[in-house]
Amino acid sequence: MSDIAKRFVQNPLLKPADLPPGIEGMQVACLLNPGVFRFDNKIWMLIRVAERPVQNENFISFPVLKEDGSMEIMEIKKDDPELNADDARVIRYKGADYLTTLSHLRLVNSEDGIHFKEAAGYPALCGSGMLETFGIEDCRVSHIGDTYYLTYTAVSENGVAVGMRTTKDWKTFTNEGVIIPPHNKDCAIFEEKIHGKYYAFHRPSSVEIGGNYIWLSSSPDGIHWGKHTCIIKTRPGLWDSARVGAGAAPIKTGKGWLAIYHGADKGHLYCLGAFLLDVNNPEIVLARTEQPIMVPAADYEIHGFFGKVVFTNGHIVHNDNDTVTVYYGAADEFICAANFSIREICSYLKYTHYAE
Ligand code: MAN
Repeated sequence: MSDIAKRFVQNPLLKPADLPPGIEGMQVACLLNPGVFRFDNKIWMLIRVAERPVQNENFISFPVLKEDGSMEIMEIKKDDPELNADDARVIRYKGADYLTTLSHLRLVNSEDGIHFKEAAGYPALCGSGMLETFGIEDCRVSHIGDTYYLTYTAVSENGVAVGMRTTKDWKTFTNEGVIIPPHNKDCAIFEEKIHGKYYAFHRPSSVEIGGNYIWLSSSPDGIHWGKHTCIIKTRPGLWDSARVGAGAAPIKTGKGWLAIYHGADKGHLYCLGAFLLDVNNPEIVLARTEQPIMVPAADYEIHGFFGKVVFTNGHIVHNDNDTVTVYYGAADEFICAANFSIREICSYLKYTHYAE
């Protein structure tokens, strides 16, 4: 397998012990999957902080929010025959699914893109209302005009959906609620309108017919989405055979819209790949990498809360128009970064279609 990521020697940039818990009495279990953006001459990350109580030998315990914003701790005996805790991320109990951690989003910033610290005076974003009681996760941040659009996974017993908040100053936010209903996640809005319309990737999951594929849709206002179409599917026998999902907003290049995405196989090995869309009509997929461009390899990517994962939903394109720093969650526990050359990624694309 190919791996063209130039990992930062400073990795992991952040680990759970680096941030205090947001909720008293909780422990930070994981820092992961940051949205990334420029603001106020700095590089910022909106990190997913996943928390749970200190674990007891005999019980699995995890927090759940109530609709009024208060929190309760669920406790299940580890030897309860109705408990299925095979996956570190989810619990199946008495026919219902829960998350083992409760996530919120925290802002950190940096002058150099390597050393990040918490941004004093900027609020954390937490789940609110009945559609976010299991938390909010994996936020993409798209900057369009003077507005930042935050699209994240809103989880509750009602399902896994795409929630949106917008802000101009990172201190006050407008909550647009759920913009795409369950089951859907991995939504990233293009940072430029095309022929007057907003475009976004998203990832519905079909249980029977269909699968975990990347879809594209358009919108007149960036909030209401329609004209959905399926653009990128899983590929039998390849590294992305079980699921695919978009990363951050695609990068506009001379060849088209370049998107970095994650894919996983049945063994839950999460790698990154890339695809290219027509610049004028992003419904047209021009090319896709056959092999991944990044594969879990470093110790901090192999061993962690959920090992063998590199997952990205945030990057920064540098002024040379070639270097992209991809910020990513490693093993669902650490925040890391790696540089890629856009030209090099493009050299691995296999064309199936040529722009008209
Ligand atoms: C899912 C999500 C992500 C997570 C990956 C890998 O896609 O829960 O947040 O990083 O799985 O575990």
